Amino acid sequence: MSNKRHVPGIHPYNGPAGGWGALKATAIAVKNQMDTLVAPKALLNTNQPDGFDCPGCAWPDKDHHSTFQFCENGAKAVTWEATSRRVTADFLSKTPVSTLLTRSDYELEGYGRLTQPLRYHAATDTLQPLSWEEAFGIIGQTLQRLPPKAVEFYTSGRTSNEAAYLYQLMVREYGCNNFPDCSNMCHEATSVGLPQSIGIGKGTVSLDDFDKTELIISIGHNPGTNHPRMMGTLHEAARRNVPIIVLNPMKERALERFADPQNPIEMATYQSTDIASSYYQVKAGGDAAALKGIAKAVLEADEKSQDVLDHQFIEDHTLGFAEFADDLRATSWEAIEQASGLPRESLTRVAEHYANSQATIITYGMGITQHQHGTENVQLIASLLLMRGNFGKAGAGICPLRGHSNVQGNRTVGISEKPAERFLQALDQHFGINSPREHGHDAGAAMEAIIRGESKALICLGGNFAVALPDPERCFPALKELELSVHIATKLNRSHLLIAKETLILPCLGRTEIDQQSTGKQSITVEDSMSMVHASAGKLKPASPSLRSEIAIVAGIAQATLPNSPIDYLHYVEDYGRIRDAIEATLPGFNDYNERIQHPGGFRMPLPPTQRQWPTPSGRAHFLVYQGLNEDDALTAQGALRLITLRSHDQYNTTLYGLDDRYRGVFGRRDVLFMNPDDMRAQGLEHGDVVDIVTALPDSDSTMKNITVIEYAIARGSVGAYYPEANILIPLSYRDQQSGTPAYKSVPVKLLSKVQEPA
Ligand SMILES: Nc1nc2c(c(=O)[nH]1)N[C@H]1C(S)=C(S)[C@@H](COP(=O)(O)OP(=O)(O)OC[C@H]3O[C@@H](n4cnc5c(=O)[nH]c(N)nc54)[C@H](O)[C@@H]3O)O[C@H]1N2
Ligand SMILES: Nc1nc2c(c(=O)[nH]1)N[C@H]1C(S)=C(S)[C@@H](COP(=O)(O)OP(=O)(O)OC[C@H]3O[C@@H](n4cnc5c(=O)[nH]c(N)nc54)[C@H](O)[C@@H]3O)O[C@H]1N2
Ligand SMILES: [Mo]
Repeated sequence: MSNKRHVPGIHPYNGPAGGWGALKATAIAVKNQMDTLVAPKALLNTNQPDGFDCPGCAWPDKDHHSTFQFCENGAKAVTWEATSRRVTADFLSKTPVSTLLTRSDYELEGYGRLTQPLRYHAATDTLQPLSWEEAFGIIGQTLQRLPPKAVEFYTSGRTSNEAAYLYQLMVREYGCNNFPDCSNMCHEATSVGLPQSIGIGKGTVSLDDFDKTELIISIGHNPGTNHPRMMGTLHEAARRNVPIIVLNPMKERALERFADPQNPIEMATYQSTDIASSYYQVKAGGDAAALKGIAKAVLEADEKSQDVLDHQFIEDHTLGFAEFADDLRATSWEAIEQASGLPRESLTRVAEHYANSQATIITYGMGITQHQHGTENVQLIASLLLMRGNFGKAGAGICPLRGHSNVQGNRTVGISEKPAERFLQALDQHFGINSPREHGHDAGAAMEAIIRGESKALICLGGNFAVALPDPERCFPALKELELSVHIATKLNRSHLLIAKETLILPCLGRTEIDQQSTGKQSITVEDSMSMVHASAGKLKPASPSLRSEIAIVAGIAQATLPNSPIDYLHYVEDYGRIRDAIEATLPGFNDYNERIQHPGGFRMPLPPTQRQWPTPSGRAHFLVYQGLNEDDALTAQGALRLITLRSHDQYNTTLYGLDDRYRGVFGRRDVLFMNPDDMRAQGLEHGDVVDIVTALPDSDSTMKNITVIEYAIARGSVGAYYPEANILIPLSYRDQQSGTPAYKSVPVKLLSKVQEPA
């Protein structure tokens, strides 16, 4: 890497993650976005017992009443919502939609908070204010005219339990189960895969388990950026000498070393703590092979000594072990090494650590789920844990890192295109409605139905549906053909600007803001990654007096759409405790809901596997066989690279807080491709060369132009680029076969060099 050419905006970052750099970045975020008088109030109320839940991530808080836990990216999420900038009617009247569409995603949200309900006017090509009643009237009339199955109801996972529940109730009374959801692009592989393995589609560990664990295996997630409060937990474990084994194609600084801003000595002495005890750079898409390799080594060790597997647990609690073991024996080390990119010795070393640990936690994120075989990846993690009885004992279990701060809660309270019959019966009985039984659309199926012209309207409760999904070249034009497009949102984004025949934008309160209804100030509830349900109450003055809560907006739409409903939706808006009572009456696990959220930290949803109870049809946990090792071996053999599309440090999904990715050494730009130096040499490329990236799939040749390749510590054969820009390279049909999760993390691509070869 010597004599490397200078590339603007690319400088290696040599410090640890966290530390003073994180404090400085927080100060800048606050200064850029917020009134300095409001900022302390906002930040000091984050994750406090009577404050609001951080909208940044779904990692739990210890007891939820600790002192203020510093977190750079949590602070960015809070200041971004509590910004003092506003989108005004005056600005919109002077800025046609065609002009707004030329702005970047960063600029669009950067205009600040939406302040009034808006409707698109074709004559002037502008968004103009209208009253809430007019907006609800238009939506109600259109929905009454359309067949319910032709309407898609999207949810993004920031929505509260209460808003999500009222929304699903309205949609089911209206007559469909079309619930595309951000979770379909995220942890659907977990929601579909884990119930088959252990009977429930959620993680099984608590923070206490991290205090007691003897080994953490961290696969395919980047907590320094995306789950920053998890860094405190990993830091503590590392300082107790708990081995932390990382499997990730990219070197991520926070997984290498971290200075905890909560630790005064580390801060004062500029020291940091090594996080990973071993770091294995698995190939993108090579996790199934790596996991099978570890499991095979465990099996081989047990065949010698008979004491590595938990034979009693396997016998008492599981089915399918013999078939699983046969498949491992039939899989050659050579194939495993080839598909994972990791040598047998490394995988055997992981197996040795695993065999020596009496309590192991495996954590994972999008690097596992967003693949064509994401569901099988998740199931292999569960099977590996089952081999040594790592469920239902202290310090052990599976830990999927959820995305949005309430995505798990949304699913619990009924956002599902394939609802359980039990739940529909409870709804019908409690509310006197007839819920439809026919399954509806998930996110991918919803977009396909829109593209085919079968779905005619889209209602979005938050999010940036079109930009988050793959394949904008097909999705964007299709959305413009809709009869109605409605967005309940805090900030302007590109999905709002894909103008349909009728387009409405409805501005809502964020989680940081006071929600005043006729019976008083309201709180909402959320469920974190560890199934803890707790209350959240905003503390700041709303960004505009015209904002309504998501719950009030859903109720307004319901009332206008279902005038003869037996349900008095507005009654629920007066007091959100009434929605919680209805949740309690129709869903298991919410007994004494209103009472139990009074306790700091709230309560935990039932997790039978933590008691070694398996709610599968057989009543046992299942070892599941996946005979494959990798996706598209044939394409990789033809020289395609695998593209990972990922988040920068200054990003929240499609929201960009800034243009830096500090820990990966990228500043002020996003048009880069992370590449292994050996792969660059093999392709005749140099650090700083410009290429076009082309999708190497049989039915797609999308191109992303003018991307600068930069040397990075990434596995050979894998390259990385930022989401959402790189979504252009991913066909909508390129999804996990079982769960429908888009395979955002292993897209076969080729590079077309733009440098002239010397003659
Ligand atoms: N600040 C911030 N916080 C967030 C978000 C955000 O955008 N910004 N998003 C939220 C949401 S919705 C989600 S889902 C989570 C996402 O959190 P993560 O799961 O951390 O998501 P990504 O940034 O996509 O990163 C995935 C990691 O997986 C690795 N990886 C990629 N491909 C593979 C592979 O094939 N195998 C393995 N083993 N690893 C791989 C990448 O190198 C990267 O380190 O974070 C949530 N929190
Ligand atoms: N290539 C690629 N694509 C991906 C991914 C990837 O890793 N790679 N990750 C996928 C994942 S994991 C996810 S979860 C999806 C994310 O998909 P989404 O959840 O749809 O997207 P976000 O970017 O989180 O949505 C941002 C918008 O939400 C609105 N918003 C913010 N706060 C609130 C609120 O409190 N209430 C309401 N009503 N609206 C609010 C704002 O208007 C903002 O513009 O993207 C997916 N797409
Ligand atoms: Mo996500």
